[in-house]
Amino acid sequence: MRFRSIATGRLLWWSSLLTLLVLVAAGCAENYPQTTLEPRGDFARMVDDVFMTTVRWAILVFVLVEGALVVAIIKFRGKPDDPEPKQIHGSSVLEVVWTVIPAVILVMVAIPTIKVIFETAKEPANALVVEVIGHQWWWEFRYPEYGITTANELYVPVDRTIDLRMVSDDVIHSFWVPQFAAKRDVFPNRETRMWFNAEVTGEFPGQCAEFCGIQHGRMGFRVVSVEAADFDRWVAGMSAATEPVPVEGDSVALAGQQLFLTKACIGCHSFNAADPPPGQIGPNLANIGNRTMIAAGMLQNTDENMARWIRDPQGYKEGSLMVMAGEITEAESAALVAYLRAQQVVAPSTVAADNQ
Ligand code: HEC
Ligand SMILES: [Cu+2]
Repeated sequence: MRFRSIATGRLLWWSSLLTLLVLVAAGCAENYPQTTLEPRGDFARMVDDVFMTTVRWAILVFVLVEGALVVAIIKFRGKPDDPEPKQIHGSSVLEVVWTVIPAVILVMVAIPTIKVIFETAKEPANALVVEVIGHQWWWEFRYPEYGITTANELYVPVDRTIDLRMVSDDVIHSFWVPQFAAKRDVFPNRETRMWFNAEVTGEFPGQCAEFCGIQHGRMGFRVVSVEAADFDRWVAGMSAATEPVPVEGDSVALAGQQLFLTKACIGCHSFNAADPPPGQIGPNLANIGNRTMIAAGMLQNTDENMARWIRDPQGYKEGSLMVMAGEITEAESAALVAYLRAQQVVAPSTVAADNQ
């Protein structure tokens, strides 16, 4: 019996130590961008400030309470023949003190919390409106001001407030960019809003934060924050993208162009960012040749990954609506990749990697 309790104690000790080490290691990890603790936008910074205020109060309470406890244990430790200590049960003074102090602390936390709730709920002025549409399991972004539609990469100009108007095409999703904003649910039957202002340039990961089906974990996206001039370039390129980029002279890409029609890709995808045909099931593919990621922010946009994705989307993302009617051979996928790679309407982004 005794032996077992020592073993349990040791186990507890070691597992606590291990947990602590894992937490410390996770905290030290470099390139850990999916964190709310390093805000890079004003919205996220306000939320982080409330969090840090709460943490500071919690630390103060912890130190005072545990300190008093330790002092009491050491200073008032009972010895075998001590008389019975003074009984203080029912002391009104103590009861009032330990009710009032926590109440005051809660008020100190509530004031900044409520302030931030109201500030973040304000409708921003002079903002760039972006319509966000959640799909199982990818994100569509529309810029009504410019008439542009794109997918999985939310381009924003740095230091300009982005006003997000969000709806879902199917189930409930949740839009989350940890470093710029907060989480907000995206519903099929009503619009939700959120805004943020990216304070630095760079590429920042976002993620669906509401369980929305089996591939919910693979419903990511990127926010690409660029200088105003780069953003204008992007807008110009995308607004002009009404037709696929021609691939004359490249026989492999030409074969891909043909396959894009015969393999029914065209039924679900378009390269027209300016005026896409309505009701398309798949993401708009304008500028796909230059995007950083494919498969909703999950796979690096390399030729190899693209070919793998085209040949077997279900193998990577089972349940995805990219259901192929027939098989695609390696040669066919290589041709399709060549065609897709040529679909570049904006020069590769010159994003300064502030956060990478
Ligand atoms: C039945 C509709 C459908 C067909 C047919 C289809 N796709 Fe897709 N495609 C989708 C959907 C839906 C997605 C998004 C999948 C996801 O990420 O969950 C997608 C995603 C993609 C992506 C990644 C885009 C991104 O931004 O992440 C590429 C590239 C792509 N498809 C190429 C093709 C090619 C090439 C073909 C033809 C060989 C094809 N698709 C046929 C529906 C379709
Ligand atoms: Cu989702």
